[in-house]
Amino acid sequence: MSLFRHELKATDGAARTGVIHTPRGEIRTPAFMPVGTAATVKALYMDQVREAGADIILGNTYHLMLRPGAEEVHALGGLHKFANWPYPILTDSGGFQVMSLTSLRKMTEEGVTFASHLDGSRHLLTPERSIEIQCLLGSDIQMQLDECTPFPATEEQARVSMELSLRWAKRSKAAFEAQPHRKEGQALFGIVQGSTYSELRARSAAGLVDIGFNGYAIGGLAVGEGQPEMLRVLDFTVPLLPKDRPRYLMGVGTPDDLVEGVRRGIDMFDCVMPTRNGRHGLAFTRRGRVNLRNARHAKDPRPLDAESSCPAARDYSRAYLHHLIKSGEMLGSMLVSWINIAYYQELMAGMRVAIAEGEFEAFAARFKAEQATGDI
Ligand code: PRF
Repeated sequence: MSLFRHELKATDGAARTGVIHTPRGEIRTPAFMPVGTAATVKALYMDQVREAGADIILGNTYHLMLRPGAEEVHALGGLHKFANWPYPILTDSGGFQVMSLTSLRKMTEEGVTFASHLDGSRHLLTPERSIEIQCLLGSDIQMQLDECTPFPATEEQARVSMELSLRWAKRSKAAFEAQPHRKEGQALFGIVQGSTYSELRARSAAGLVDIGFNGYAIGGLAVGEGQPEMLRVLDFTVPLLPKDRPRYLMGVGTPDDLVEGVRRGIDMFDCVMPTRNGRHGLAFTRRGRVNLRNARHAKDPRPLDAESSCPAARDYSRAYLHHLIKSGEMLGSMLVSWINIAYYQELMAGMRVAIAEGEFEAFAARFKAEQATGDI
């Protein structure tokens, strides 16, 4: 049997729960992958990330190729050993980060040329080099190089961009199969593009399925179109993807986005939101968002959520968290990031159980009602 295998356990409407088996362990789906861009989930120890319930984290080709370098990580035993995370890692291919982080860049058929945001040095990232880097890092799930079409885009712009991503998908697959550093059980995912156009999404999905990938991601969303439009695109895109392969919605999202994505059949998510917002004092809780910078917390002795699985949400007062964040103390960033990652994992675990029990709609309704009660 294949070392990388997606086992579906139950469905409830379009929502699914299952397990992705990999040589480095199981990924329970639907899964949220904490973002570990620079070989660290910012402000958290790997033990906390694991303890919170994460089965897999995300790493970034773009950041790691620039610092410390892919060959350097490889020489140190690979990304898992380097970061002390022995469980599955998915790496993004780099194109999206080039577009969001660099100013001087040029997209050609060959790949993307850019100036490093660290020191201005020039680099060329091709589909082949991206796969080589991801293999040197040793990631378990690798992503094809793609172009995330900016929003808004005319249908013509979106078509040209999607077709480039499709040609890069083919080159990525060929490079992956030819990679000397590749190990059995490593997986490659294709990325559906096509902006908000159903016909383009359909052609993208069909082209990728034709090439054949271990899983399929939906890219080009959560780029400014807003949630209703994103969900409309998911409504016609998810049914185009093979039922027996993982489906990954890239760079999404808020807790509500996760519930709506799972409702439509998404299995995997990643987002900087819980960690980035956590560092700035914005907590995600069962009862919605709490901005700990707000003065109303200054004298509040209550914990953020006494029923949370996370010690940081139970054992510290809101007044203390407010004080740490206001003072710019590192511990404030650490505690709120921990609370957020734990909440995201708790939410995914709740959805997995609800789907298995055929109670997903009731779970979603309760989730929305609880979020709406606000910070009480
Ligand atoms: N492509 C890749 N990574 C991504 C995206 C994409 O479209 C997005 C869009 N939300 C986030 N991360 N390769």
